[in-house]
Amino acid sequence: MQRRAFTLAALATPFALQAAEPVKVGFLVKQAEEPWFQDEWKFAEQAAKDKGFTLVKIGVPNGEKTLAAIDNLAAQKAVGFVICAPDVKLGLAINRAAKRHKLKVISVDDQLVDGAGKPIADIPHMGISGYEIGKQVGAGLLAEIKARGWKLDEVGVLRVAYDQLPTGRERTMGAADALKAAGVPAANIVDAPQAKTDTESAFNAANIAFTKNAKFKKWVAFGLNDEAALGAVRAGEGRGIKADAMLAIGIGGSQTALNEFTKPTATGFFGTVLISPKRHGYETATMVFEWATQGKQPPAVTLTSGVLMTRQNQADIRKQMGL
Ligand code: FCA
Repeated sequence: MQRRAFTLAALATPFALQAAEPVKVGFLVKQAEEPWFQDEWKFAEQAAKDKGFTLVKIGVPNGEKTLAAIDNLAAQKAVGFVICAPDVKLGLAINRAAKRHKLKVISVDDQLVDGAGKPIADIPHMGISGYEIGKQVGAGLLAEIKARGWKLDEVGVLRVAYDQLPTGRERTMGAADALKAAGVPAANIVDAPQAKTDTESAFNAANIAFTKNAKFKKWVAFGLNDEAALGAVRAGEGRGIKADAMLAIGIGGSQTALNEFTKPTATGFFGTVLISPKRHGYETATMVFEWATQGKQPPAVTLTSGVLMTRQNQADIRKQMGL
């Protein structure tokens, strides 16, 4: 009996040392420079601090860097990772790499798909309710169109489009559908396809669309995120479509939107549907950690909601959302 106790005590030291080695969880994002992703990282860091793991943040702007980052995480003995991939069609390759290295993987924001475009069932996902949030954008635009006394048939509707990303398409289709349902003629909806999901690409796309549709003197604009809406606003300003003739609502609510709201005079960037980088960052990182260390299986899909935020109510709304 005594002898056994002695053995256990002797063993306790190396075990304790092992336990002190921090668990590592990766957080890979497609556009590290975008404020939304900075916020996600910030809240994932918060989770790491609260739960006691180490967060490894890696920007993955393309497929090659994505697969290299997964190998890198495995070499560092991480237990898993959260990912918003640069292309959702990398889904199968990402899943294979994760399985090969025995890493848990959860997607955030952009749901990974297989070769046929079907969501990959064994990768849990947290994203926004794209179509519903798009409809909120549409409702916000309609309310302000009314407040400004604009006629529904005189406004051009700029849909900055990134349709290769399913959530991008759902968001902007939700907005377009809400406008059509209220009586905006379908013919007034102008698609402006962007090459990437940043402000510059949206700016370029919007410029082309404005040139081709000069007959509209008043515009509403939206896209999959704040950067898309902002690109449209900046392109409009360059062509004399100023705040009194432009009404844009984004999706996000991070620094890109806040910068617009804190300018001394209002721009055409009227509002944004604030979504939660806190939930997306904190909860996904926690899920990977608890899945890998406690066997707690995350829900297959978690969809989060949003709330319309404008220059007027931004401080209150952000406080309510814990931001
Ligand atoms: C996508 C967009 C981001 C952000 C996120 C929630 O990944 O590209 O800008 O809106 O969804």
